[in-house]
Amino acid sequence: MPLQFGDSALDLSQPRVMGILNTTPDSFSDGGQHYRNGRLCLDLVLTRAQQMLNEGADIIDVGGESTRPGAAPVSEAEELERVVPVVEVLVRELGAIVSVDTSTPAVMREAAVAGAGMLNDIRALQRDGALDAAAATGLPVCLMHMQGQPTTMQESPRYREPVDDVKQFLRERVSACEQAGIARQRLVLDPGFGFGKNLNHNLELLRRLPEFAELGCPLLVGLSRKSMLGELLGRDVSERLPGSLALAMAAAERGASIIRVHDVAATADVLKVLRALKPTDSSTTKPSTWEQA
Ligand code: 9MG
Repeated sequence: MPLQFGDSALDLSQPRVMGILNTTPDSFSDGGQHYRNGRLCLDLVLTRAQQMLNEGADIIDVGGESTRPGAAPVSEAEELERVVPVVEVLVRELGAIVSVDTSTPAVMREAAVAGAGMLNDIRALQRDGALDAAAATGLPVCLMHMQGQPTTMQESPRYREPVDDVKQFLRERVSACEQAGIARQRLVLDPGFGFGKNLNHNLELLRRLPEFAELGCPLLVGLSRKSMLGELLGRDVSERLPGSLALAMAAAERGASIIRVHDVAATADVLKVLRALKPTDSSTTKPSTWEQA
């Protein structure tokens, strides 16, 4: 089923790449990249977004709030200032499908007016007014699971059973969205890797990702450069590309439709290889060589 972005539709029968574009001075992994003399620079933003589109990104995810543990909270005015001009310029200059990573109702509304194609909320529209704001935009929305708040979420995450608990949370948020007038066809779901989860929780969620298909919505995953790779491999953020690609491949093979990444070119190559390996009509109808022998 394609996901409708205003007038255009994105076919999700093959996994798609969402490129991360942070407009924060302090985000995990790439914060401050688009600042010059202490100010957000739209030329740097445009250059980076164009590069990601050339490398195979289907969606650009713009975020104005850092969610790394310990990050300073951002005011609504500051978030608007970081996000809205970026959405405008990416849509106007590049015709990109822009997703906006926000939990703030005013940012949802203003970003939609500026031409955003999708909302990505790590708080699954739980902030006051977020359900109504998202409903009013008419945009597709990604609902992500997070246990706790970004500042403290990694202190001691606990689950009765991680897959069942995360699925139950997402089921309830889908139902809240439907009651608020957001049709299920507009929803994308995300288990929220690294958001209030330890390494075992993350691995179990990824291992059992196919079970999330029963919720009836496409799945988005964000695993790129995350601390689970630091823990698993003992690697610094700058050394996590091979691990990130392995996780992207595992997620795509387990049914993820959208993969949110920093390293677009390498991830697009992985997905291309996986596509080439997909069974074709002829390979499923023709006897294979060992059957003919
Ligand atoms: C904003 N953000 C950071 N990590 C993320 C993830 O894993 N999923 C989604 N949907 N958004 C994320």
